[in-house]
Amino acid sequence: MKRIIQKKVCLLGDFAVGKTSLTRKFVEGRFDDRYLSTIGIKISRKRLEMDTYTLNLLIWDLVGGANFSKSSAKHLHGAIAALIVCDLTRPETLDGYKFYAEQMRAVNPNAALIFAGNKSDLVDERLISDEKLQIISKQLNGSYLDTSAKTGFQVETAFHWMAEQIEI
Ligand code: G3D
Ligand code: MG
Repeated sequence: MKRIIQKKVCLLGDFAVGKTSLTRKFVEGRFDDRYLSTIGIKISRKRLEMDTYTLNLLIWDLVGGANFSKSSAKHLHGAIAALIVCDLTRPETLDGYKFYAEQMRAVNPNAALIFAGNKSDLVDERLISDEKLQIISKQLNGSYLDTSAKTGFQVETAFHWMAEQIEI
């Protein structure tokens, strides 16, 4: 019997960047075009079969933007990694990378940070260059990838990068 390990990860980023959509795509395999704005916190669970153990990934989808407060920061406790998301069509959401990286590091200094530029399917509306995203992510000591919750592009990869942060 494989061991079962349970770990917590967080989704962070400003309002409407796609945190809930990415989580749903990964956990339920579907994208929902209905309005999904998160009120409070949603915790989803996904079971991943790794080589030598089974991983129960607890995915905390937190409210971002102006509603992210000191009380939200305490919900980061114990997370091994965070997926910090911006919306490639809204340059102002990129400010969130630094803000949420600092929030996460203040609570979990050793947690891994994965930065995602979401909505990569909206090619004609994209306003943030790949180069800029790579530079900022590197400065903040994290990895970067483009994602689309709509097409599913690199959604598995983003969550697997977090899951792989586990040391056992
Ligand atoms: P949040 O949880 O970060 O607040 P949501 O963001 O997941 O609620 O997504 C906000 C809006 O962006 C939703 O649209 C959702 O459908 C859309 N969205 C999320 N990810 C993508 C993506 O990868 N591509 C595209 N094209 N849209 C995406 P509405 O219209 O409901 O506000
Ligand atoms: Mg949400």
